[in-house]
Amino acid sequence: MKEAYLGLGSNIGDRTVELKEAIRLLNLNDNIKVVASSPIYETKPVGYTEQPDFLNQCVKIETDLSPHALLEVALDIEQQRHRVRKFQNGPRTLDVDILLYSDEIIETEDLSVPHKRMTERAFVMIPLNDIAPHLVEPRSQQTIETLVEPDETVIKYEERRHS
Ligand code: PH2
Ligand code: MG
Ligand code: MG
Repeated sequence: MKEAYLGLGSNIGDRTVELKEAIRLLNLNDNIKVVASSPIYETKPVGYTEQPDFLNQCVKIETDLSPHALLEVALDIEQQRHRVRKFQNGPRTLDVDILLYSDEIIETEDLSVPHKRMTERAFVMIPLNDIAPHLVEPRSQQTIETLVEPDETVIKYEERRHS
């Protein structure tokens, strides 16, 4: 059994439903158990900025799947949520990224773990720090707690009440 961390993101449709569905669909897989989930944050789009704000969240899973098998599951869940890839970094109903897989460093054509840009992305590091501050990021050999930087565009999201 390995532990892994996934980054979830949504900026189209009912974004909270998309994040909840991601967790439900992960748990439906017999070889995956979601064991922790961060608070949800509302975040300004990074990279391509002319798109709606995101909701982002990180989850910790336990899994018997290999990194590549886990990637297949992540892509399959995105498909189930009708993700359409129009262009890189564009808007999406649901993005499921493998951030960390145990303490492994993996570099293949289709998979890079730890996620290449995670340490510079506050929308990843802030929720990840909520659930794994003492985890060591294997490329830098530093803890999440020491790598995370404050960012006022990453705001804890309170689910809106019906009024
Ligand atoms: N994902 C991207 C590009 N930009 N910006 C935010 N705020 N949140 C994301 O999840 C995100 C992004 C590519 O996957
Ligand atoms: Mg992503
Ligand atoms: Mg992705």
